[in-house]
Amino acid sequence: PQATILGYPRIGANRELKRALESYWAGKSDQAALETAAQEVRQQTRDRLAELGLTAPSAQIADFTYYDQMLEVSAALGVVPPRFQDLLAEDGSLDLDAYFTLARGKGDLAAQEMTKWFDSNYHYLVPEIDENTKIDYVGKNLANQVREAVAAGVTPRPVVVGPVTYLLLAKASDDAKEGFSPLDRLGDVLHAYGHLLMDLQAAGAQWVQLDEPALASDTWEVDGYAIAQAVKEAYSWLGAIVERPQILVAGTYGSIEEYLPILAPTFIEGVALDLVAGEVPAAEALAELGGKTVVAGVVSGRNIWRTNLDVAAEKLAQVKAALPENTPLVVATSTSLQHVPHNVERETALDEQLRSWLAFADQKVGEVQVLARLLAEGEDAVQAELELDRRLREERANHPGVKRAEVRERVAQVSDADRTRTPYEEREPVASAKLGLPPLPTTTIGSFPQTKEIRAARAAHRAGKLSDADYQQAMKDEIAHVVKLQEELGLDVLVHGEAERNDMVQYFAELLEGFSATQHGWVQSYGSRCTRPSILWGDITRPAPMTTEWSAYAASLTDKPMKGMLTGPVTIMAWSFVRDDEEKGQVADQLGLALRDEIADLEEAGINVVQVDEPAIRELLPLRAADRPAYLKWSVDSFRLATGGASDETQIHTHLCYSEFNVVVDAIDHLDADVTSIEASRSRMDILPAVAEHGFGRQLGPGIYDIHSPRIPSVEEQTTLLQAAVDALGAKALWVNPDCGLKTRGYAEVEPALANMVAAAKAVRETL
Ligand code: THG
Ligand code: ZN
Repeated sequence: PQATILGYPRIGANRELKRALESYWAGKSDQAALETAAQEVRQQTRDRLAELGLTAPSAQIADFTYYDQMLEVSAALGVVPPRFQDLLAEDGSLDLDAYFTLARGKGDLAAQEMTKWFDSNYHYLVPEIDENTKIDYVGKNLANQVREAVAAGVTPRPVVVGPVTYLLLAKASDDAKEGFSPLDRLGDVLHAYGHLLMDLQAAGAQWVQLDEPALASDTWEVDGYAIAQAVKEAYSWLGAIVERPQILVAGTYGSIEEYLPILAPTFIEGVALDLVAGEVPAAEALAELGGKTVVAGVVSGRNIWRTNLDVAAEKLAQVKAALPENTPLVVATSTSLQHVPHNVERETALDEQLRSWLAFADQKVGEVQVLARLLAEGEDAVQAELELDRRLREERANHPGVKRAEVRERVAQVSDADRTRTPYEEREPVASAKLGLPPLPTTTIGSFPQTKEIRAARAAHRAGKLSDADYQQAMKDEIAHVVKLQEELGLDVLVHGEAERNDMVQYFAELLEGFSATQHGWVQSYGSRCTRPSILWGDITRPAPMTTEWSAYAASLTDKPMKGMLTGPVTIMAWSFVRDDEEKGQVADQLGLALRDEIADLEEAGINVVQVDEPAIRELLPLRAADRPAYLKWSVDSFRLATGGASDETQIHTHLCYSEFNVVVDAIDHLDADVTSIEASRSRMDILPAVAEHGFGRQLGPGIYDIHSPRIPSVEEQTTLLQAAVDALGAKALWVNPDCGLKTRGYAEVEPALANMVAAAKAVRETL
């Protein structure tokens, strides 16, 4: 084809697959119904892509999955952790229920770990591999998808995570020998991929796309030489297979320029380049690709902005000039479109002008074709599209909300002093005198269960069936309930529970100027779960306080300290669609100033503890080490701008969802929060020795209650974890709290678990 996409949203235009999955899991429908729904989603996708013009052979993809693209490979290869062996069928394959057990766990069988997919808000399931893992081609899902499409008249290009990325993203199972690395199993994995490729060929595929995003990242424990060797071995070996579709190796999420000299001499037929996250490779590197198909990803799969066609055309011209004659050049998206919603035309409630600047998946399918036409026939053939694009870009640049002088002025006036509080040693006694807390103070991370009743009230309010006043009252009743519960449980620093928040980012986006919300803009976060990111399109202002009324009301109900709850600048950006026309540091500082004003208002309302959550600070860390210092500068700076105006009497907390040692230590050092709470119970506190050795100057709340599991941890269990923390770090600067927010849990678990947590704190306090 001349134009293609590397993948498409899989959950269905109306989240049909989500509904079918959740209904099946709840036992409300059978497997046949789920399979029918899945087939309908695939048919819907094929019809839609054809309607949008992707009709050439291999222009469409086959990338359906019931849950996750990494799990899809595990199922194809029969790769399961040792604890799941009994789930395998005779031939080593997994049936649908076994597949879902790997994803979601069952009874005592813990699900596979879930973690972030590169620098996105998508989560994949981490394969667990050791020396004894059976690896074979046993799962025919993908070949069956190809057969289904061919029968429906479409020759698709199946999409699979490539073997090197699959193994780099895997972890050694608990049974693995010391020093084992999943990459040690490359030979077996290649053997299985070989059989997969043969089956795809038999099913009628002319091309297969092997995604290798790991090659665009510097995140691996394996050294660069070993990765280069693995790439060489993988593609020499797969390239040498005779009966297979043509192989397209897709380097997504960044540049894979350093691997082009390794891929060039192999027999693979195509290479896809991400020219949005990565630069156009040097002409010499491109020249070596002569004879292969080069797929130029010039339309972003990551954002929702119209492509700047002039910039894309310039990149295409550069690539074309560097490629030898007779080297086919195809226009494509930079990554799968799984990170963007379906169709902006459905967003009829959006401001019309803003909508005209946007491109969701379906619009991007149009863009790759316009650019393909430009490449084939010259600029004249697409003059109208180019002119429209230039006009819209100019309108966007001149829109009064996009650049607001007063906001720019305020950011320009920010000094280092604004980002600097009184030294911790001096302010800490002031805040602790004010708070008067016991040793090992207890608190929670902020949210309490979002009950059916809360959701129903919000839905009724949104639908106009519940008045503003009645909605406010319902939320206040919920807050009163949460405050009373915490007093009864004996917690020391209370929270209001966040009943009024749909999502910790969306809530703030709806109250700040510069954001717009979508109606149908769902994107998959993991499995059946989706988020609806807001669009951050303009300069940020805060027309009114956002949280003070709720927090002040909660504070009025108790004599205990009430913690105000805010979401930090980086996390707001990570979980929104951020403007592409401005430096990230500028956007982060604008958000930092809005939060700084909110903290001042909270202080005014008598709130002396404020938590600024940054769970996504790790997620946005650039994949390339060279880009990290700049990121760490602006991200940390924005947090310090948000919190730097707090008085010495105010205690600033932060919460991170990752327990990696470096992230925690860097955060404690640089964010300058007084208290940092982190996830620790799942890892049984194993980062503590490293934190102790590094030395930590401020206060730490390593979670002792794992909220990701419905299990209720006992007093003994939590006491053991807390004692381990006290042994490692001493009691002086430790807090006692769960791992994370409680909003996804039910009260039946939360009440006893928190009671046990408080009992554990009391037990350990007595030993001090
Ligand atoms: N908010 C946002 N992104 C996130 C999180 C969040 N990313 C990471 C982390 N938390 C885990 N992700 C999710 C994403 C979605 C859901 C739960 C955890 C979820 N979504 C509902 C669903 O799909 O049914 C829809 C929620 C809604 O109605 O708004 O449960 O906290 N932005
Ligand atoms: Zn968390």
